[in-house]
Amino acid sequence: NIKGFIIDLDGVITETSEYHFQGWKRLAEEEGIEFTREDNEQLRGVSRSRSLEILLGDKIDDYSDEEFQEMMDRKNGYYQSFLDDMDDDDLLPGARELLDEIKERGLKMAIASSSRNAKRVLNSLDISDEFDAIADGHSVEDAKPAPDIFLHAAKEIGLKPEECVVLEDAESGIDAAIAAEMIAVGVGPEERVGHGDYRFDSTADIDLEKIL
Ligand code: B16
Ligand code: MG
Repeated sequence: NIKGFIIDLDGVITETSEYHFQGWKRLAEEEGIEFTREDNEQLRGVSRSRSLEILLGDKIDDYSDEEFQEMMDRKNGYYQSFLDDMDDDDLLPGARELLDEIKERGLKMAIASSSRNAKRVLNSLDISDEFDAIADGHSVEDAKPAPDIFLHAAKEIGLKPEECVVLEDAESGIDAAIAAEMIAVGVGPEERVGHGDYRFDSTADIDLEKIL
């Protein structure tokens, strides 16, 4: 008996991965590290600190904790400069309709994003007030693929895990939804999110009837 939807932000509601890529790429160039668009795909849904670990690889030993922190801040500054130009035109096709349909059906709705910028992004998109709860990169200690952020969001909207559907575009996000014992719905290609309970190519293709 499904009573609510827990929705990822980056990749389901809006597409910020290009902005993350530009931020990481500039940082990587400054540090003399190679970083391609393909490398960036590995960072989908992954926390900021884990992303930097992946980007640095073996070179991580060359940096102190302070330098690591400074690089995270530097990348975030680059990333945030893109957010200034964001508005409701940056909603992915089908996102507005999806939120409206969930609401019309009287179901609960929460955001569960790994991003520490999630509230700012939601404000820019002008949809902050749509949700019954917002869980972000500040809400829990252990990031996706740990189930913590989804369990936290479910608690906030007063639902049991088995009453929740998760919409996710990242491999780590589907892993987290499965670990949380929720219904896992992938948004994206088979090789990335095909291990959930349902999969749709894009947000515009999500068929609520089928899931419910
Ligand atoms: P920040 P999601 C994730 O958001 C992004 O997909 C991922 O690429 C990013 O590294 C992560 O947020 C952390 O973002 O640096 O803004 O804290 O897909 O979980 O909504
Ligand atoms: Mg995502």
